[in-house]
Amino acid sequence: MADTKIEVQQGDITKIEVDAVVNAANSSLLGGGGVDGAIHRAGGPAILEECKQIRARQGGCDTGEAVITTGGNLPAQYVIHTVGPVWSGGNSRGPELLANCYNNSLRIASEKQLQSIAFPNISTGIYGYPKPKAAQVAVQAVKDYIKNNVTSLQRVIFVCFDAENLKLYERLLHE
Ligand code: AR6
Repeated sequence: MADTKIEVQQGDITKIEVDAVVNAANSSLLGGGGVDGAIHRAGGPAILEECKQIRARQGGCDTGEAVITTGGNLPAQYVIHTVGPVWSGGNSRGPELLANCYNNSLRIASEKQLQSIAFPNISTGIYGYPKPKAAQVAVQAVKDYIKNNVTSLQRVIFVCFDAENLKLYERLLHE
């Protein structure tokens, strides 16, 4: 069983060399702004093509769920697309749905026997989830997953785009 390490980095997730990067997608799986736009731009049309096939099969992706495609031209072999919750002032299902994004992505990576995965700060951009609350859910979800599941993953990397998220994750991971 892997002794999984949790890491934090600041940067652009499209440049990270890991087995899978996670995309903060929307339920259409057809792309958008933020990290979703960056991943499709850098990864090229093969990613969208597979997303369209998944859409044809299962009609998109619900909030908290995840699907996997090729990484196209990215350094990562795969992209795991997950759909975070839209912040709506602290409704009770927000944390559960956000935790599901992390759990389902880790589960898919483990099923594929992957060794490394990189997450963006899901929901904290266009979807408006407060960064401190999202960071707490993300770190707890990953810690719980590693504790409670057998996984091939050796590295889980939180890739923070902005300094505020970087600080939050560093603090939470060093507690
Ligand atoms: N690398 C890493 N993180 C990034 C990058 C990047 N290249 N670009 C942005 N971020 P967002 P959401 C950070 O808005 O809130 C899209 O239109 C960003 O600073 O990308 O889950 C989708 O199609 C923020 O911390 O995703 C959906 O419609 C984090 O990534 C909607 O946005 C997430 O911000 C999803 O909104």
